[in-house]
Amino acid sequence: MSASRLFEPYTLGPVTLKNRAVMAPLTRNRAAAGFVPGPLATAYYGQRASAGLIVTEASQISQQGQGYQDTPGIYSKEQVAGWRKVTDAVHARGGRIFIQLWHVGRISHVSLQPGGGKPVAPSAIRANTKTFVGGAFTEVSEPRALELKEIPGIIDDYRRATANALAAGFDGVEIHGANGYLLDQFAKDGTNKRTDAYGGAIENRARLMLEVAEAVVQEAGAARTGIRISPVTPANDVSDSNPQPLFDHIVDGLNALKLVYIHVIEGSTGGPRDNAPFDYESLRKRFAGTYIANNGYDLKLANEVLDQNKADLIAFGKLFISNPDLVERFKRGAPLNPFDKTTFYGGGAKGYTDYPALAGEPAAS
Ligand code: 8OZ
Repeated sequence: MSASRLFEPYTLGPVTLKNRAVMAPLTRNRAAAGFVPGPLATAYYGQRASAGLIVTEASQISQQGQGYQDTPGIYSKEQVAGWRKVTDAVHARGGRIFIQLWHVGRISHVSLQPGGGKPVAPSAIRANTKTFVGGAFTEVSEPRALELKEIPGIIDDYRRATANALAAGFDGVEIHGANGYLLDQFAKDGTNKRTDAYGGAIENRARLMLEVAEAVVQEAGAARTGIRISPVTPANDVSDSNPQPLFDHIVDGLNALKLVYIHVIEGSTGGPRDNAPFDYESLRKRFAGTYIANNGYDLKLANEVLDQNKADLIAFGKLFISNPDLVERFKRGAPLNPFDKTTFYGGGAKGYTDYPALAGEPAAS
C-alpha cells in the first residue's frame, strides 16, 4: 500500500493526535438513568481510542436541549462523573476525546421538555421530521419561538456545559452547529423568520452560532474549541436560500475567534456528497485552523483529499460503529465489519460494544 497520510500524527492545538482519523459524533441512545453515560459507554469509547480523535455523541447542554430518548447530557454532576470515566478510559489508551455540545431546538418532543412545555426554536415552525421517544418514532412537537430575553440563558447553558466538559476531563469541546439543530435553525432562512437582531440578514442569523462560539472559547480557550457545520444538509428539514455567503460569513467569524477546527459535513448528512453545489474550498481558505472533512469517506477518498491538502483530518462515522479498531484495519488492509443499522439507536451491548477487533487486537473495555 502507498504511504497513507491518514496514519500521520497531527498537532491539534495543545494535543497531539496519533493519526488523522476522527471518530465522528454518533448518536447511540444508550445513556443510563439521569441521561448519564454508563459503563457500556466507557467500554465503547475505550475500544475506539486508537482513533486520532474521538468526538462523542451529541450531548445535550440542558434538559431543554434534548430531543431524543436516552441521549447523554453534560449539565448535571452525575453526568460529569459518568463522562469522567469515559475520558479516563480513552486517555489510558493514548486517545484524545472532545465532547459534542448539543441543543436540538425544535427537533424535540413535549415529553422530553421541562414541564412538558414546547420545544424552542428561532420561529414557531414545526419541522417535518420524526424523533425517537418512548421507544417509537414520533412526529416532533410544535415549537415556540424563543424570546429575545431567553437567548443569554441559552448561551450560559453552553458556557456551563463547557466548564462541565473540562471538569470531566475532555480535551476539548465541539459545538454542534449542524444537522438542523438549534444553531443551524437560527442560521438558515428556511427556519429563521425572526425580525430582531437574530433574524433577517446573514449577520443576524449567524449571530447565535458565533455568540455561542465566543462564550465557549471564553471558557475552554480557542485551542480546545471546535465546531461542526453542515452548509447544505437537508437533515431535520432545514434549508437556506443562499448557503455559500452564509457559511463564508460564519467561517470568517469562527476564524476571527481562532477556533481550533471546523468539522464540515460535505453534502447531505449520511447521504450523497453532491446533493447541492457548495464550494468547501472557500471555507478551507477562510479558516486558518484545522479542517475536518466528513461524510461518506473511505480510506481511498480520505487519502486523496489529504494528499490534495483539502482537509487536515477525516471523520468516519458508521465505519467506527462496527470497527472499534478501524485505523488498524485500514493500516493492514484488513476487511471491515459490516454495520447493523437495527442497533444504531437504543438497546444495550449488542451492536455497541460487541463488534470484534482483529484477532490479536482485543478490544479494550
Ligand atoms: C441520528 C439520530 C439522532 C440524532 C445528528 C445528533 O444528526 C444527530 C443525530 C443523528 O447530528
